[in-house]
Amino acid sequence: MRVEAVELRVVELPLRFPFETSFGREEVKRAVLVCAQAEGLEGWGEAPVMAAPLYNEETVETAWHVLRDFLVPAVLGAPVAHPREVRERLRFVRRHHMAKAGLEAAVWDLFAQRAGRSLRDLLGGVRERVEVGVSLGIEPTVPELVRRVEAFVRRGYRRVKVKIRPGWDVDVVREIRHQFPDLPLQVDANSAYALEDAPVFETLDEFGLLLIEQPLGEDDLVDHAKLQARLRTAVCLDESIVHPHDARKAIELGSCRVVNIKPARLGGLAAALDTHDVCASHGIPVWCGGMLETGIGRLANLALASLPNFRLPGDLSASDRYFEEDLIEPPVVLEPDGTVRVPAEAGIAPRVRRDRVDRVTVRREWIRA
Ligand code: OSB
Ligand code: MG
Repeated sequence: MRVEAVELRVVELPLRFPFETSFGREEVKRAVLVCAQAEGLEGWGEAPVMAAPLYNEETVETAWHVLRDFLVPAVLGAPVAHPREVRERLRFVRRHHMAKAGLEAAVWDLFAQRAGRSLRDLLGGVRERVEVGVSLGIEPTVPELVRRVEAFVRRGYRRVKVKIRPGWDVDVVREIRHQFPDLPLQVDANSAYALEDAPVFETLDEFGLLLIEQPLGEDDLVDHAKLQARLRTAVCLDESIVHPHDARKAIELGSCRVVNIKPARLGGLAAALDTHDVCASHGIPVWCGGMLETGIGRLANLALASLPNFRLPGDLSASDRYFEEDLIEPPVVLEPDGTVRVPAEAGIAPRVRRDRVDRVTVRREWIRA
């Protein structure tokens, strides 16, 4: 297959609920969408970048620049026998993983459609439904967060993750635990602490959390290992794992006992598959994280999360947790048993609602060979 043309777009969708983490607050979901054309088909991918370089170093502007000027030209017109080759072809560009993931996903979608197979099958997924949870941001007060937890538990979410940061941690978890003694609960610090804060985590260790996500610096596998050695609760790495070999090193060092896999952070689905396999070979469970993706990115993440070593519920909530109106039809819905159905249809594009994409597009450009 040869990709004949690519359309890049920046989209902006209002989030139903502002999302606050230790690094900042988002009220609008932005992304760079990639639509690749080949053989009369369209493939869609999402680079779920934010406006500011707070989660990782990328932004909407860097993704746009790197896609338009480097990544897309490297793929246009070149023969691609399998979507895994896209990663090799893009390797000459250092980092810029979210930008790469958006383009690679569009090519996976093209291949799925051409083969008449689901992305799940192409990736080697085995489940028809995946267990999902909900990730809740920092709220102005603890009672407000407790009300949000309650609302999502009532809707059927069976696992809740709450964001923590210094000053919004132990009291928050204690109160949620008090109200929901049996709720599968986990926390995410997005790198907001240092090893000197270990006593905070030793206190959190008493609340039977599923895991503690990315407590320390993204570049600090060594201190994560020291922290993990002091805790019964599993440390889970998100920001620190940007390459499959990071997972191997983190596991060897004892920096974590669980890994969060996000194709966007790792540079695409191929890197996510390799990370899944590295973790599986070491007996380390993984789960699928999210970046508040639109349905376009979410459908690909759902397909990935159907692989066997995804053994914990994903941050893969239903469309209505994020948006009044998602970019796909039908939207992602939560089943009564707290799962989400993994799409069995061939590719993502048939579900993309172009009219809605057009309405939220703030910038677009065609790139041709
Ligand atoms: O750290 O997992 C994170 C959203 C944006 C940036 C980073 C993170 C998140 C989430 C949201 O936790 C997960 C979701 O998409 O529901
Ligand atoms: Mg995280």
